Amino acid sequence: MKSIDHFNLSKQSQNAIQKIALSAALMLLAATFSHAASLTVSVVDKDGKATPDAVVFVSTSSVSSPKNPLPKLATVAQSNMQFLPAVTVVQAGSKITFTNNDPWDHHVRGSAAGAAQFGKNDENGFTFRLAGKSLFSAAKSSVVTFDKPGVVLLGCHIHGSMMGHIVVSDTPWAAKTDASGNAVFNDLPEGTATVKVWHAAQFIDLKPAQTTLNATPNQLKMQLTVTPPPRRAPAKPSEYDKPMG
Ligand SMILES: [Cu+2]
Repeated sequence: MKSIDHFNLSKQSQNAIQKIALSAALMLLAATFSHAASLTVSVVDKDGKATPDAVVFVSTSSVSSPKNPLPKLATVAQSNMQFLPAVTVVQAGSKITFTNNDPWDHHVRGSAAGAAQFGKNDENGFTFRLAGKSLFSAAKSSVVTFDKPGVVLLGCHIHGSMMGHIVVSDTPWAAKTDASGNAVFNDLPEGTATVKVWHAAQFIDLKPAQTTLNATPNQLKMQLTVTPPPRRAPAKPSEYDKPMG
């Protein structure tokens, strides 16, 4: 009997210790997750108009990673003489599938965007041709791996109006602005952060903004020094562009 009493007592104290340990763990967990900050960056153009398809990068002072990381796989279609989406944001090492949905051929030419595209030695450059889709065959695709952070300009040798961008982010915190010009980050760590904005029409880099993120929702407005031209409406190729036969 005595040994059973002893056993019961010991079991109770074990339970008490477990409870303390559990509540301590929960407190630690709460402390870890309560320090997430939200940030909405509104990008406007020179005239104050909301600007979609800008990319916002946030560098944080403390090391952390988003709950929803940037994709490592993405698809860029060539449809109606456009690269869709026009801007794709991925992390380094991502594989992007290019698919030609048009009934005529397209090139996919990739080169470093910005001033570097005028350089002769373009390590990131690539080019290939995708045959047009016919009634009897599936759309042609090709996969490219993007290892280096940076911005890659997409073009087509046949159709000069076709333009797109692949943005390979060097920070896990990057997002494209939506139709309202907003990029929203929900689980940034509190503390100081540096915010950068990229836009295809913004040739001179915007000055990064320094901000301090706290528990209340944080707002930041970033203004381009240019007015991006409206995106060209899907065009029909001329007879010359169409494959023969
Ligand atoms: Cu083309």
